[in-house]
Amino acid sequence: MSKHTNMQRDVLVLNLEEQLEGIAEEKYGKSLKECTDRETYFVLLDMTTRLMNVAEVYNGEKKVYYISMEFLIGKLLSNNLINLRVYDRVKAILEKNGKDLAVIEECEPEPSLGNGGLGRLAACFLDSIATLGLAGEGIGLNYHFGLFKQVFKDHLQNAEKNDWIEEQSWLEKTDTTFEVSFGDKKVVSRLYNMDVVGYDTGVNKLRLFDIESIDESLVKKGIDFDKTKIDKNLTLFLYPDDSDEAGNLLRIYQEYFLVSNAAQLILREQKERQYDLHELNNHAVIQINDTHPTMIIPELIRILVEEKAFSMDDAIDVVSKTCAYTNHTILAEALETWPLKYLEKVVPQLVPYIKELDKRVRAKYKNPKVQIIDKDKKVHMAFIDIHYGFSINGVAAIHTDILKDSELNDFYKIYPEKFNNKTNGITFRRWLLSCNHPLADFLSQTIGDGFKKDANKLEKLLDHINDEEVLDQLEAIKMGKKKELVDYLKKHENVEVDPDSIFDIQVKRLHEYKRQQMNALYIIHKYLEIKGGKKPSRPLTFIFGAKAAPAYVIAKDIIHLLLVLQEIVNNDPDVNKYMKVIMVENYNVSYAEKLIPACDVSEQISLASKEASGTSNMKFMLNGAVTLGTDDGANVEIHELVGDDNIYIFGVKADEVIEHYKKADYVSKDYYKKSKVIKEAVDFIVSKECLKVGHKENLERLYNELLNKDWFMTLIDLESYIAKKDEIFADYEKRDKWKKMMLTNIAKAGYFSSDRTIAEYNRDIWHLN
Ligand code: CR1
Repeated sequence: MSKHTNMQRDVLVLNLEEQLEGIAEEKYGKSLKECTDRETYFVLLDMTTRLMNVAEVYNGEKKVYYISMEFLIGKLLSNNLINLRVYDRVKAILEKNGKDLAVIEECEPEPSLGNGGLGRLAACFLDSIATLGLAGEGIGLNYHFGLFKQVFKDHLQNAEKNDWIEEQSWLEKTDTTFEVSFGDKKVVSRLYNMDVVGYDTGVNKLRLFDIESIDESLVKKGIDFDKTKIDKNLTLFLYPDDSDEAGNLLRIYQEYFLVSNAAQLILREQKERQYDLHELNNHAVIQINDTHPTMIIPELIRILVEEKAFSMDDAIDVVSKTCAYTNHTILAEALETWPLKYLEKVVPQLVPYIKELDKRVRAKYKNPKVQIIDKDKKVHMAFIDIHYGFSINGVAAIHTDILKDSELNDFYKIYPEKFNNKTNGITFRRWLLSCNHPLADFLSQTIGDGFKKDANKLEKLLDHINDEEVLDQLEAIKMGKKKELVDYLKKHENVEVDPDSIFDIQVKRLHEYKRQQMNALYIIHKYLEIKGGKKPSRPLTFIFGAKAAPAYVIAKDIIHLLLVLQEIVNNDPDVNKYMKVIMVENYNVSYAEKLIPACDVSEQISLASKEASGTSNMKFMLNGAVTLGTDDGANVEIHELVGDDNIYIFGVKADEVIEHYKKADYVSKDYYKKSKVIKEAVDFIVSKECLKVGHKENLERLYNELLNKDWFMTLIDLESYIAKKDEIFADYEKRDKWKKMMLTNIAKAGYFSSDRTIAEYNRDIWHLN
């Protein structure tokens, strides 16, 4: 940090209270004490912004641009205060004035600029890039209504807009505007900046582009709007319903809008710093977050050729040395392939370049499976990244192995040197220091502060594995967090939960491969057992949080089933003393911050091979939950770190699953017929009890899906899941063993700090100094 900014910061921090009073007076003509909670929030926002304005701005010879359609940043107040190292001071000043910072935090609206893990990862990465003192920025879009807000009506998911942008917010409007041309129209963009402050370091920027001509009034009811008016709707929503052609086209418009702005921003910066564009790769590295921003490659090549007098060879060469790609999934649906005719409509200027890239591949490789444009005239976006980027990484060890050995094996054979693994991570600032103050404070007292900057220091906790006082403290902290959650659930979901029950939590996007339906079948099984007189030794609380893509019918049916089960179980006097089911409404980052610290059992039950990494598994572990999971994604690495005794692994392995798909020999009905337990649970979906509460159409569709298709093999693992889950619940009673498992999980979580992940990206891919 430079001396100058350092001093300014010190002055501000020293006079924090005067500053806050000054801002309150200036803004509202009141003292801090007299401000309402909302006013206090805005006072704090101003104060925080001032502090960030005097923090060091990173400027290196080389910079990373993390381009992503999603940045699921969550609320920022508390996190920024923590990273600026003033959280405790501010909290104390507020207390003196009769205010509770936790209450003030609730006044902040949560932006929903991401779907799930991929977007949240991008946010964690920005935090770590800044914390490690690297020059880097995020480039994304400023969606006005973000991802939809989930509302339950009649046991069904409804989607509404999330109107999160307020007059005063963390967004800073800049003077930067660019022109973006599509085939048939032009729009003018506007850049908004958000400061990303590192932990005890300087700031970077998140750049969010918007259009000037946006028209929010286009959205009348729910999330429906006229999808054809690009100049008015372009940045209204994230991931609009893509089940029809207009939705697909809009998505491509958004993607090109993102990359066109990114390219202009990056090239402008190179010019300002008088860098030679032939050396672009020495000054910029572009990390392409999944295939969504892939068009940055042909777009940069196009600009260099058409506007900077590059030869095609030179342009392709330097862009290829600048761009790196991260793959986040092997699900076919998420590996974008756009019909060439869509691209011809939206971005005709790129099509000749995409064809040129395709032609060069075709000339070199005969294998039809590596061609960019396939025989059906579809453009495989990932293949552009792989052929014309210098690095491709998966997000957990097993995921990268699957990419190399099966999904992308044809490419791995051509470019073995490009493939590398970067196991995901999470920022401990948000997922420990901010969401679990009691645990963070206790850890500081017990093992010192070092873990805050070097997460591996958490291992010191293992020295206390036989220290009963420490174990009891961990248990007490967990209980405190469970009680907080109980109060919150009472208020927000109107359900009573027993804090002494076991909190079993599955929170993540709703998808069949994540198998929330398998968890639902366990709940049915338990319900029937209790009805039959077999009671669990301790009450069980099953908590879910998940949004389903509005066009994903079966996912919405699974939500329906969960809500129906919630109604049946919680209202059945024979059962509700022993178990409860809660599907929380509108699960988002803020909700995660309340649920995760209170969790006992972390559900990570995806069909092996399908969850690229998962990141909630890491957050849960860090907060002292024990994982119940399959050998999938980062669970595999958690398993290796904590050992067999501190995790509960079940189910078929990834290679077995891959074999089943290859041979197409999985028949769900065979499992149904063979097992009484499975049959009973599945049949219950269409039982009198369920049909009385729920809708025949949804329940029957789900029932038929499980019986006749079950593409993600729910039934293959159901019995071993039931057995493992019963085992983990029984072990919960062995309190000494359980507390040691909690401690071990926390102690071993250091590896999953996104600081480690980012250090690896930098070491192997970015090479910033
Ligand atoms: C994966 O499903 C992973 C995150 C972040 C998701 C999840 O397992 O943890 O990415 N992928 O890497 C995704 O959203 C579109 O793909």
